[in-house]
Amino acid sequence: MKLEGKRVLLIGLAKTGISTIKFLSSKGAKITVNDIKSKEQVEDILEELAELDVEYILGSHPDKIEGIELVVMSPGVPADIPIVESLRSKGTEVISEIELAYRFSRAPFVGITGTNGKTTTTSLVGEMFKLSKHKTFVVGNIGRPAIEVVDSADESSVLVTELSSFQLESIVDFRPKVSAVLNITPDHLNRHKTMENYIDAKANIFKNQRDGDYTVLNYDCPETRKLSGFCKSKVVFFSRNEKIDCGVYVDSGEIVSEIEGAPNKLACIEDIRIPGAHNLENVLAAVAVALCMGMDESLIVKALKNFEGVEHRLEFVRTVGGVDYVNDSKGTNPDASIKAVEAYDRPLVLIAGGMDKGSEFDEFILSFEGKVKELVLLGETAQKIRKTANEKGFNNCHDVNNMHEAVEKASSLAKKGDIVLLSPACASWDMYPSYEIRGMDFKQEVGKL
Ligand code: UMA
Repeated sequence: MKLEGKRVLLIGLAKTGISTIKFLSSKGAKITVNDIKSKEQVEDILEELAELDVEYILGSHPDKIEGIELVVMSPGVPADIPIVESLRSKGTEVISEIELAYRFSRAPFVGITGTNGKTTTTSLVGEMFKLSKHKTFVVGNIGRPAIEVVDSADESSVLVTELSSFQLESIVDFRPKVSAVLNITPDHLNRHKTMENYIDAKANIFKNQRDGDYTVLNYDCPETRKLSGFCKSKVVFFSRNEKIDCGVYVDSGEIVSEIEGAPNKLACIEDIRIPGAHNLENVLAAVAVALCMGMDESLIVKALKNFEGVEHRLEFVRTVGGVDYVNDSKGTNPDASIKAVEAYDRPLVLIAGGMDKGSEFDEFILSFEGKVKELVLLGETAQKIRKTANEKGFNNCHDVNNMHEAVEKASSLAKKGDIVLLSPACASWDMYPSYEIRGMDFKQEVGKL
């Protein structure tokens, strides 16, 4: 793909946008950038990019731009906004930043998607690769745009990539060597509108895979298992519950791989240091991905035994007065927070609520099963969650206005031996720029106790 002299429109001027502009500029593209934010709101970014020759259209999405030959989308910008639809209808190619990175990458991609567990699995696969001879880049939705590292990666490197449905929506040729779909439950329906569209976006991860590629799928998740019928690559399953013919599974407390040849015991599930059944699934998926990439078993086992999880995902913060504080700010949808609640067998004081993505909270409340004693609610969804809780007969709800009040309230309600868990079941964007900043705020407030 030739970018020199090409008129490229980049939409979204944040993390992805900045890295993409730098990349496009280094390749000699003529760049136009568009963002709904005003000039004042992106002042720091404009300063960072001051040296580069870029035309900016800020404050809104225009109805029309002439002469554009390629559109590159930041993941957070919906691919059906009018200006994009209009350019697409005129035959202009529209791609995601991941697609752009793929087209210029000499290194193979490992792509990991799913509603939940992506960050943990991607990090663990990254740790496995870091023990090998491969120069490893852990990128994508996890926080570092793939385009940022493309020129530094060579044929012997590997790009271990966490992929969201947003990033997968606008791919064209993207073809990872190994892809994985961890699970699919409702999320981001405000953007994708229907479950079908959401699943289609996720399934894009393997649409270009062929012979010689691998797709790792969760056998225990019906929506995910069904996808095997659409794969042209070799399907490798993972399962917590059943022995499977081709995959990685648990048998009598041991992790067994049976991909090619006879069953092979790799490690005991007691060796896993991250809590919860969902994390066992993440480990099985990571093992399957690494085996498909031909990694040495001893390195896989070493990495999984050392792995302590990722920040903001069931992250132990500290113990105060016999109460453990756990930061699960990455619990950005009901299913993720259900998994968090299920991971503990002690009484919980739960802090939840955030931006309204159109999720329903019935299953979330039902998962409390007497374990969640008190529910502290904040953000846009507080009343929606309270209403569902009351309908389900759970009445110990407490409204607060911010994280400071949430932590104070939770600590006043918790008794020795309890856990105060921040697992919002919602995105952070009503109150914070990201779930990371929400998690930091929680940890800071816990630090003050
Ligand atoms: N914008 C518009 N028009 C719109 C919407 C947004 O112009 O209609 C602009 C905003 O004003 C803003 C920019 O787009 O200036 C934001 O772009 P972005 O949302 O793509 O943000 P980035 O900082 O580039 O971060 C993105 C991912 N964000 C999203 O998908 C929302 C990050 O995932 C990712 O880490 C990063 O690229 C690097 O690859 C975060 C995330 O929340 C963690 N992901 C969602 C999730 O995990 O649930 C999918």
